[in-house]
Amino acid sequence: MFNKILIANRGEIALRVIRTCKEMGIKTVAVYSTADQDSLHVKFADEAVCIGPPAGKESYLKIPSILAAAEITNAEAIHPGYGFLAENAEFSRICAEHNLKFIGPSPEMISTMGDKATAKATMMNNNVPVVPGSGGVVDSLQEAKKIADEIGYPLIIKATAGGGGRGMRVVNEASGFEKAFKTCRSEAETAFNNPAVYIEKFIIDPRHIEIQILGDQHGNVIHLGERECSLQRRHQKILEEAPSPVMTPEVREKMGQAAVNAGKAINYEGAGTVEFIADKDLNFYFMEMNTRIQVEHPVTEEITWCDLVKEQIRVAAGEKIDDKPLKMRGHAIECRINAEDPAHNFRPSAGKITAFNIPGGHSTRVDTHAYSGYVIPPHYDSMIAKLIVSAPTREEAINRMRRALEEFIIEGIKTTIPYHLQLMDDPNFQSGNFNTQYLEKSFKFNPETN
Ligand code: MV4
Repeated sequence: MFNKILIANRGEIALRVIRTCKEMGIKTVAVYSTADQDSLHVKFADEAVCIGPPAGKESYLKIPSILAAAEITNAEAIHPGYGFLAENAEFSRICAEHNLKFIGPSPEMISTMGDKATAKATMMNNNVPVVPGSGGVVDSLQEAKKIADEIGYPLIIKATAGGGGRGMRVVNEASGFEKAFKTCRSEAETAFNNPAVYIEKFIIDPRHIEIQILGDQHGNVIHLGERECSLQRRHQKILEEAPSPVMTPEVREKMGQAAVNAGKAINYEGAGTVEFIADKDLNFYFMEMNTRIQVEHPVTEEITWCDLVKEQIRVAAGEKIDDKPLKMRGHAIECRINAEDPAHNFRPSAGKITAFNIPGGHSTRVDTHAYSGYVIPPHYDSMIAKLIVSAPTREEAINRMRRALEEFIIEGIKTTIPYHLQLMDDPNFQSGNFNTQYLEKSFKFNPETN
């Protein structure tokens, strides 16, 4: 097992990784930008190294500075968290070259899944259902038009270098195809330096359901059930839960097996997530695979009792994953608490937190790097806390979440707490009647009632 791990990240996830390292008896090194010197991840690590000014590009994304911090502290492994360098194949490769264990998959696995058309082709070849479409990238307009007519409308054009909702265009009828195809390619060229796109039939109003997997260096891959992630705005998840309120044992078995096939196909190592979209009848299709620990991993932890960060570290050290069947118990919900004003189109609300009361009580977990007096820097993501509750049933979890949200007092800045409180009382949320379009198209936040 490792003696010392450097955490190449900030905020709640850096603290989350530090906590598990402590429980495993592993020493920790935090890295931080000058904007983060008062963050809890810096206070709770055994050592901390300042790696640069506030801008991500000059600190948390600056590979030479992170390698230097690992070298001077004698760290043996690097945990990348999520975002920043977590899915950077180059960083995974450079770590290996410097004899530092990257806690995550190999550069090849990251690249394969990072190129969305290649990822999709890999899945097609390994018994994972995919959306009918071009079956690869399409370069010429003439060829694209032919494929579009075969698929029919609506269809979606996606940049192979995109993902997470970036670089996509929905086309509703043939008359709009040529312009959309050209625009999508040129935007992809600008954004990703890669104009290649592929085409799929557009699945209307799908749910987003993802499967957590774990793979080890010995060829074992297991899944830990699904997370329901349909409640999003602008491709940002707002609330996640496990299990999905619409899942059946039969579909879970099929989707789980598909995700395990996906992991085995690439000899996957570490924690990964296989993202599917599902239609009303729970027909499901592979979308993307994320080769990192995700923001919403705690809901899986709460119902499986598996510490996913501990498993990441164990498999990175060459240990085997426990392959005895997992038991899932109860229901968990996570609300992302962002420093944003839901009454004003979720505009960012940075500044000093003047009061911060963290909820507690039965089965109530808060992952946060913030505290009373903490100043939220404007340079990074607006998520300042995750509130996770669990309970025997979904209904009890909703009631517990409402209670915990009411206890969560944050003053000095605006947060998404009032939005979540209204969601807890929403009949469609309560009955599980929602899809990926629900929050933006149907749910109306009323600031007056909060
Ligand atoms: C789709 C889709 C419908 N049909 N693909 C969005 C993020 C990325 N992971 C995949 N995404 C989607 N891919 C097909 N073939 C619907 C989504 C989608 C979406 C699309 C437009 C606007 C909002 C969306 C929210 C969630 C999912």
